[in-house]
Amino acid sequence: MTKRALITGLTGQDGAYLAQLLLSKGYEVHGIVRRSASADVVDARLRWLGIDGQIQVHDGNLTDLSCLIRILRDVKPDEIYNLGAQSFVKSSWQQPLLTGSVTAMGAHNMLEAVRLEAPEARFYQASSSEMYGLIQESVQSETTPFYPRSPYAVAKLYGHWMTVNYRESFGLHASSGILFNHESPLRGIEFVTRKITDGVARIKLGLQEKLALGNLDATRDWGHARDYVRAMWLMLQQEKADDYVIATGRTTSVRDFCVLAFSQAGLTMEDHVVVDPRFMRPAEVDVLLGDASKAKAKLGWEAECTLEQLVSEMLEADLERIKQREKL
Ligand code: NAP
Ligand code: F7E
Repeated sequence: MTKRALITGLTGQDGAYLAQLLLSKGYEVHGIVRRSASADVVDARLRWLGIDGQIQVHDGNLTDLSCLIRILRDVKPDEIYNLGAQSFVKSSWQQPLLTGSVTAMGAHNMLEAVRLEAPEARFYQASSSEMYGLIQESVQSETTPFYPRSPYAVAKLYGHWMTVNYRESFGLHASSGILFNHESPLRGIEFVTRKITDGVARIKLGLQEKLALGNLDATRDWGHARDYVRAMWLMLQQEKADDYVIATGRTTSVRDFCVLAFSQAGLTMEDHVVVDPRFMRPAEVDVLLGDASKAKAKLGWEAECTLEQLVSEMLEADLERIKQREKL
């Protein structure tokens, strides 16, 4: 029988890759998309992957419980992936309450809608390594205590614990993936990796001279989104719901990411990068490094894409995109 999946955050990076994965597995894929005045560009990522038109789209918003209930009633999904969020950490200090409404209460609204309308469905919550924040252990696993450092991270922690609570209280098959940073050519341009590969591509093509960044010393455990959505799916195929860290086990500074991207383009970072305090944060997460050994043991999951391959794929895509846009 054809399985039916519902994705919130369909138009984001992970939503697009997850939809592609589920379609390739024969799923009927539904997604919730919020109304936008720029409706012609909201499906840009789905178009990039060539899967627009293959997904049944539902007009909705995570802040509106009534629409979530109605959508679940109509779709009757077997699997639900809650990827929708205000996901940009820096914006969460500028829009803390909006971040709470969407990222924390939005997850709770989804859980409540599932409890009421689809209690037999399997539920995935997109938790985040940002919850570790001011790290309490040098390598973070499922047992590491959390210490969130931004309104975004606090909101994610709420969604995370609600997922655990609904599993324990109501017996929902609700799993939480504590995913470390994952990137791709479909990453939003405001995030540092994409900002770097886009900047390097512009510099390479002679369209820009300098790239302004914030804290170059922060380090992140960066993987490829395509690998990470596979982990989401694997979590919902398990008989028992659980929480898993998904990470590569390698951490790299923003500076070294720059070195890699500039050198792949035959350029030198020192000639182009300038530090601009506007991109610093009120509270920083200095280091993140994940231990995904539980995911390896129980899900058989491991990251396949290396950082070098990731940078190369992102840079190639940005060069191509800019050449097309600028008609170079
Ligand atoms: P993303 O590209 O920022 O996508 C976020 C999605 O949420 C978009 O589709 C966005 O829609 C949607 N959204 C925002 N507000 C909404 C609302 N009020 N109602 C319904 N949908 C709403 O994020 P991503 O990188 O794909 O990440 C997916 C999820 O994983 C997020 O929850 C994120 O916080 C979490 N996460 C990401 C990472 C990572 O490294 N990428 C790591 C850990 C956890 P629009 O297109 O209309 O804006
Ligand atoms: O920052 C530093 C910045 O914005 C990474 C989200 O997907 O992953 C993401 O959150 C680091 C930080 O991602 C710039 O200070 C330096 O230390 O790419 P980012 P993030 O904050 O780690 C987690 C796991 C999520 O869950 C989130 O949803 O890079 N940095 N200079 C900069 N960051 C940005 N954005 N721009 C700069 O110019």
